[in-house]
Amino acid sequence: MSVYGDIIDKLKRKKVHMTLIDPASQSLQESARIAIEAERAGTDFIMIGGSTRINSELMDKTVEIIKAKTSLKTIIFPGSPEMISSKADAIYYMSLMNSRNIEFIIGHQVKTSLLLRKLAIETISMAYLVFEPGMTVGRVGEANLIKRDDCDTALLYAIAAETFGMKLIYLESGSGSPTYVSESVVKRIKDYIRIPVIVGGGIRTREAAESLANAGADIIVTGTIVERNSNVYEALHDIISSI
Ligand code: 1GP
Repeated sequence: MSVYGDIIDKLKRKKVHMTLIDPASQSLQESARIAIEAERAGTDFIMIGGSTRINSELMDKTVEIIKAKTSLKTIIFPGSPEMISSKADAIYYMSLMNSRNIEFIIGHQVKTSLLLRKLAIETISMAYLVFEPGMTVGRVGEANLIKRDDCDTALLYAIAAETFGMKLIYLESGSGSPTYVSESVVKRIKDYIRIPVIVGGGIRTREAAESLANAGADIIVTGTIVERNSNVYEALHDIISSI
């Protein structure tokens, strides 16, 4: 089954949790350890990416070690056009829709389109929307940040994304954000669109994950919590069991 098919299949039964691993944040062995603990805690997929300082060699090695040590499917979450690995199960073919820089909306995607086709890696089209405070991705991605509770603007982007045929929409506050996208934004979007909604950035407690899931978030992503916590299993199990 394709990775996207697997996501949709799981969503028929439950909410989905994805663990984000940034290969630039720790050693390969540590990335593998996080993935092992995340699988034990019940995460559904591993997203690999995040920062822009990663080349394809490090991507390959990270995907390889995670696939050797777990049975989880890996999805590349590219921060730059260099972050492509044919060893991953899929890659988000994503557009930072609220960027001011055309490179993040369509430029990088055009440059890598032929390569991705040749590698025959599964591509999952995804609309990426960055909300305040945006953190590093808001700055580097030159985003016109959407206010965390601006339901009207978020809804217009979400409908545009679905109309374009995007398969997923990702509401991002930025990795390590002190806040996360408001529940009212998630609710409003879910009233209008059918594609799965991913929420990430700043989710560190079971209460946050639970209230976003109750608001309608289909997929919850956590990254920072696994990097800052010595007990990855406990930190993730608490969040995953709440959704
Ligand atoms: C970042 O949404 C992800 O792209 C995860 O955010 O690191 O804050 O969990 P955190």
